[in-house]
Amino acid sequence: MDYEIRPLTQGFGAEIFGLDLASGFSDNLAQDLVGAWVDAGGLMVIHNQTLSSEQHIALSRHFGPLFGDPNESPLQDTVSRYIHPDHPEIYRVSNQVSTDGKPKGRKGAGTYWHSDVSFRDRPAQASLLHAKTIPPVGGDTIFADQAAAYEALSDGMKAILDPLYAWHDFEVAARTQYAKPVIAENDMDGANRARHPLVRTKPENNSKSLFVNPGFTSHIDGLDAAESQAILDFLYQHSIQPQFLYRHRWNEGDLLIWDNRSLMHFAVMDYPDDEPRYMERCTVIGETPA
Ligand SMILES: O=C(O)CCC(=O)C(=O)O
Repeated sequence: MDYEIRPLTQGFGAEIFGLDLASGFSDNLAQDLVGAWVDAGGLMVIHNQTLSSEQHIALSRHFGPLFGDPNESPLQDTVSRYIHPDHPEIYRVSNQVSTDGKPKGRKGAGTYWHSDVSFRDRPAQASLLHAKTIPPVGGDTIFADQAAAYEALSDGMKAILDPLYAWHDFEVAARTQYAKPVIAENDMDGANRARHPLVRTKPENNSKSLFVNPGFTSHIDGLDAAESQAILDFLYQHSIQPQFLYRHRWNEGDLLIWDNRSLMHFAVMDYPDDEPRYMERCTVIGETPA
């Protein structure tokens, strides 16, 4: 299958035109796309796709095991009502409600800077989000390159940050971003709390990225609360400067693949409730951060 890859951002993204994955794809093509995604720096937009759930899952598995796969962990209980009824590997994001009154997906998902599932010992590597219905305007998603943000720090600051670890806890988002009745008991247990290096290294190319996010990071290990907050506040301000950002304006059919190890993202909820937005996401389980 012939396709064209164009750079999308300075250093961390590419976009692909001319692919029709719904007509079928070989293992070789899927592996080439994984390679292109790594080479691009962790963000890839594949335009004009009409993938079935099965195809979306099959493509995603080329990136690694999925949350919800048989024998793999599910996402946290809070989002279980938004998982696709027939496909536990698919998490749904939507402002729509079915005729039976059940939400078609999580409304307002990710409307804060975060890295998917960073509160697990093995957080998300790739997330593959497929836009099925989007509002005419709005509902963009913004990405922030945490490898470039790390690189831009002084050697002195890198030396301070390199040995540090931070705690990530689903409770941070649950208490600040989610309506209380949605919180399930299991969301607060140890499975949704993890300690990770504040600077992590991608095994494929040894590139280093900042790995803290306002959505889920609770504190830096071993520092008192004021010290931890001062460093985190500095990093959050530093890491979302315009030169590190890409803002994606969605088209229906876009398949976005991002690397949670080196990118934070933020879903902008600036569209009215009566303009439907429906997306499906497969989430790849990554390695233990190091
Ligand atoms: O709806 C979006 O654009 C992104 C939602 C989100 O943050 C996620 O799927 O992790």
